Amino acid sequence: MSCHELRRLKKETGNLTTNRSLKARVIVLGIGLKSDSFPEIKESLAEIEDLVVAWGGEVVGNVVQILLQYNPATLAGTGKVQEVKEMIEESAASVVVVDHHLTGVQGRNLQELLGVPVLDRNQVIVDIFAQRAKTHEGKLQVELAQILDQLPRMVGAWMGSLSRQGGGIGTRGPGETALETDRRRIRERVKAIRKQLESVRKHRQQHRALRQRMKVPTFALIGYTNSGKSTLINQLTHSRVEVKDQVFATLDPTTRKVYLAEVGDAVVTDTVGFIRKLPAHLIEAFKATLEESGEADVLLHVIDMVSPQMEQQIRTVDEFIREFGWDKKPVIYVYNKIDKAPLERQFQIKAFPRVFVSALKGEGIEKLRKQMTVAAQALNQEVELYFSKEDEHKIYELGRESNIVKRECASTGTICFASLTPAQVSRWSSFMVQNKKY
Ligand SMILES: Nc1nc2c(ncn2[C@@H]2O[C@H](COP(=O)(O)OP(=O)(O)OP(=O)(O)O)[C@@H](O)[C@H]2O)c(=O)[nH]1
Ligand SMILES: [Mg+2]
Repeated sequence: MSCHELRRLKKETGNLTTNRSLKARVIVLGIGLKSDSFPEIKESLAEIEDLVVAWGGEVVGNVVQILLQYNPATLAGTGKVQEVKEMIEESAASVVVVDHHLTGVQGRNLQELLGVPVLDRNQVIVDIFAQRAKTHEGKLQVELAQILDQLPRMVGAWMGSLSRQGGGIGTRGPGETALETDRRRIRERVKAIRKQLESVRKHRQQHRALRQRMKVPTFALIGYTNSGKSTLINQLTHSRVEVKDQVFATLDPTTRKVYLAEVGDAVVTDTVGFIRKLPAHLIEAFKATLEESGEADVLLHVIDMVSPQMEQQIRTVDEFIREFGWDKKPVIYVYNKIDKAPLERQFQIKAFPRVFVSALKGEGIEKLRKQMTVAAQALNQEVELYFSKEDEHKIYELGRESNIVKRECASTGTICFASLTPAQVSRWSSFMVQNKKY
């Protein structure tokens, strides 16, 4: 598939999705191996159907194939491809979406055999991101993900067409030269985007460094897409982050202040949601966004209790937490949407520490604040402070804002052991024993 063809395909499928009155009629193909879990293949298929709707399509048929091994040429078996072709004719479908990654060659072959555009799961997700991206940064990240996703596909498809034309290793045909030109242009664009994103990253890092200097406890709302993260940040911080009943409504992170009694100011960040099999290129492209959560002191894992796939969604998010190396951070499990979830569900839950809320109605928010306070206080450190005779009046001030655990009189002054928040540690650092020579 040449760049030109790719652009044409994008334009065609783009038109289908942007023109709401002309929805793409989609057949979804679920595919897996005998060794995979069948319920998971079915769940994933149900999810890709939702994704197709979020993308702007209409699912007019679905079909599943379980194989011993994938067909390198078409992923699915020949018989199944024929069956899909008949379905396309019967239902007048205009697009096929495969719930799996397709190589360039597989995409091209399937397209030729079926006579309609064929997209894989990654393309649908990246395309939804493209539709949602509004800010400059969001758009850049999506463009990077799109290029990274298309490049190997393009090369693979091109190589496939070259080998069919009799070209092969060692033959330098005109197509190959064009491919190299395209690749060079693409590499230059990737470099330019990366440079711009790097400056966004630096800017964010400076903001975070400032917060760290002020030692404000930071919380990151993370969770499966559509679990209610943005609704929750709005409840907690009286903000107006956009909330929508759709996947990936949020792409850009938002950080807001929240006041916690006994702790003081803290900040909460809302960010992009997760989904199973999130394309690796999206993760790479959204590095700057994900870093925002990665640097938080505490994670608030928001869970949609209404989703029939709740357990799977929790597992997916937990896997991301491990993959990103955030598993040493304290996590509060926030079970959301209690206003709509059957009560029995609450009794089945074992995760800890947990809190049940309705971000929409405001139920349980006070309990969540308490859990956040406990988590923020757990960030406290017990420190040793020394006050000389002339500074002893400050001990009263220290006692008012923190818990003095022990007090000892020394010949030249007083030593206090106190439990301090990170902010207090920074404020009282000049009295801390390791900072003081006496
Ligand atoms: N019934 C009910 N619906 C909720 C609750 N919290 C959120 N919702 C709904 O769930 C949908 C998704 O909410 P968002 O806050 O946009 O979810 P999100 O996790 O930010 O989603 P993305 O940004 O798309 O990942 C919206 O329709 C909300 O109104 C809740 O407590 N109860
Ligand atoms: Mg959101």
